[in-house]
Amino acid sequence: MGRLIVVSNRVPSPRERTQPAGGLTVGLKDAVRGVESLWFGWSGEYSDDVEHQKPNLDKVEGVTYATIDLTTEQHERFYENFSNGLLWPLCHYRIGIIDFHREDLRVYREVNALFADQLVPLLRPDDTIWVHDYHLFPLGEELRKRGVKSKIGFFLHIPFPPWSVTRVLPCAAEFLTDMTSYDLIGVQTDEDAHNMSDCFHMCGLEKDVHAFPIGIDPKEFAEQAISSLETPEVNRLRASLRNRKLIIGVDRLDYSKGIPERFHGYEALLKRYPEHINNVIFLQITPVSRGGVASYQALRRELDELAGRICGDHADFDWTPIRYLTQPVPRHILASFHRLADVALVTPLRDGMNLVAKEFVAAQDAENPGALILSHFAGAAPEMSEALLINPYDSDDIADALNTALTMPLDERRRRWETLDEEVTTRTAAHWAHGFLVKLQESNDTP
Ligand code: ADQ
Repeated sequence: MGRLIVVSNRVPSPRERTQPAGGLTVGLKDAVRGVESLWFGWSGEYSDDVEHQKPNLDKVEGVTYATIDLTTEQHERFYENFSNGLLWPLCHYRIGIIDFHREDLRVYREVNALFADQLVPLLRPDDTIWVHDYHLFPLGEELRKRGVKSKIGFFLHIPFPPWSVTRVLPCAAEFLTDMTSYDLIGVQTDEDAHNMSDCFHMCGLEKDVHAFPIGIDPKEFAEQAISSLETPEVNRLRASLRNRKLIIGVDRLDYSKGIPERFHGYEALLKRYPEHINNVIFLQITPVSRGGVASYQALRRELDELAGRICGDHADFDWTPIRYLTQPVPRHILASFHRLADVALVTPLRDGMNLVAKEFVAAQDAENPGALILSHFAGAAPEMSEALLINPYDSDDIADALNTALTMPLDERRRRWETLDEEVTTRTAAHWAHGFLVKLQESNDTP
């Protein structure tokens, strides 16, 4: 096989290149191992003349990282407005908060064309190209227009809604037409694959879409969870609990993650099951993301207010029900926090997969594992049916599941966890990447 070319909006930062953090970097770490690879994307930097730039090349452990700059206008219209202000909510079924402007679409297409212009000179005929996520829907077609004949695959990390939602996007049919240029399209779940295939069909197009559920590197996460147990941070958290049970929530600050709904569910627990008052602590770790997008600023205000009100209403002079953090916590410390926790509360309103649910499972102690509460609307739910599955729109459902989790006997916790752990250790990130790339090689419908 020739080289593997990975294209994503951002490439891993120099630190992430040796210590991968998120799903994409962890999954691809194994895919690029032993194969000559090039990873192409935005540098995170701005410049005024992006047409005449040359990609910045940097080789680390056999992977060449090629990055280009964008203008500040491109960043605002392509990334903030069109990708995160429109495509993200649309794909998460939130058509009430989308904001479409033709000028943003023009710049979204312009950036995809710029990616193609800058990438093509770096390509060789026997390369295999793997494009990632909603920032780059039309990139395959832009590459084809420039004569690229290589295999090109596309993977969508977020959900894909049914046609009744997708058609709200004025350029939906154009995008779907462009996407027929890919040799293989992968999504997270069977539901997403069904929705996207149906959208092609509704536009008079035929394209197979396949589900490849992403995983984590469970071995590495479990090792981090164990090896950080005696760090000062983890010792401080343990001491501060004073034998109270710990409920943990870990998310980027994003409205798709259902964090206000989770707070309401926890409040319902305190009201309906008062025996837990002063016996539990809910630790929610939510570093700010996409702070430039208005809906994210509004969410931050909502959570600040909600956390303050719940603490004001329910705290005692020696107990605070919620510890709400917006500062980032290093990944290895987070892994041990998961291991200390008795319950994880993962309540997205929609989520492509949700790796936090899988990380919580990987971090547990087999002798005394914690319980996972998981939204039906996470892509991970079909694989993780031994979690306590809830509807995040129903705060009483969350409260009942919390009570069940907090009082669950050890043998039931073990039984459920063993099944979940089997799933997490079987469907790893490496398995995901390998499955996609094998299927891409097998595809023989290059236009
Ligand atoms: P995200 O929306 O970012 O990813 P998720 O999969 O839950 O969502 O998390 C990604 C990573 O960020 C995880 O490894 C997690 O540990 C880390 N992370 C989250 N909160 C953190 C915190 N407070 N501190 C430190 N690290 C934190 C998108 C899709 C998902 C899909 C992934 C991968 O939205 O549905 O699972 O891509 O495909």
